[in-house]
Amino acid sequence: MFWSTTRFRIDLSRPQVMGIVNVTPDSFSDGGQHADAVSAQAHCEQLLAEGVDILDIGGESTRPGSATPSEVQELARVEPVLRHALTLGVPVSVDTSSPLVIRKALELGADIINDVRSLQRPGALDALVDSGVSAGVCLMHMQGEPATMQVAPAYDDVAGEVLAFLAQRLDALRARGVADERVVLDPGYGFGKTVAHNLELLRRQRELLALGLPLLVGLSRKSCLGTVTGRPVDQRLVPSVAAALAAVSLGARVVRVHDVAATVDALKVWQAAGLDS
Ligand code: 9MG
Repeated sequence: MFWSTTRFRIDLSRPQVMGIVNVTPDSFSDGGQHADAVSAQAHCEQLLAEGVDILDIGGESTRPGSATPSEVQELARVEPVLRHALTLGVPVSVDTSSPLVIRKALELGADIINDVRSLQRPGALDALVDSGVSAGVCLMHMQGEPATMQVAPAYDDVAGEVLAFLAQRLDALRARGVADERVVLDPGYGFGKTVAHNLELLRRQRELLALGLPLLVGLSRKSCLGTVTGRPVDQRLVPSVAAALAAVSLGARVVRVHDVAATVDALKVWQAAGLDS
């Protein structure tokens, strides 16, 4: 199984580690440590040295309760880091919902658009399609919007509803000529979901493979891991690595993480043991 992106055909027979590069002043998980371009660029290089497979650069914090920056503000954060990351020889993803950022990122040569809103913002899907670039895409499920999504998330059947949403978004992309091999799907852990919803979704994650596309999963440092372990966000390395392994063993082919070195090591052991999903 491969993920077809702008410059790379990513081989998913080995689980891939996507490293998070937040260029935001208010990220929940790293406290805005890489908010300026120079330290974010250095962070890209650090993740590369740790064995990252894909870099994911984002200029909007999507933590619960966060405000959305203007598109111009978001682009100003992302662009210098993206330009640098594109010289490093690995696939580069841009985490954005903004049509302006999508358009500019694809113009600059970004390999993947990772959109927590699944290209539903007016103009987002047009920006992808009109670019003429065969970039990879990650479609993620979210109930609500970051500002309010954790107020009262509700489902009758969390896995069934996530699957139905992803199927509907996949159809929307197919209708615009986006080939399936460009698309991966993401259950959106922590996005409009209680801890119980997240844990049920993880247990039932294999149900999301029904659409025949690879799964990308992000659980790194998320608050559900804090609830399970009682650990604050700066002490969630072990829970995050355990969650990444659980996700891979339940069918994920890409894990989106902060702690690249530890996750790469864990996956090496997992693979050496001959475990595969
Ligand atoms: C940007 N972002 C934050 N969490 C995420 C997750 O779980 N998946 C994806 N695709 N993006 C995320």
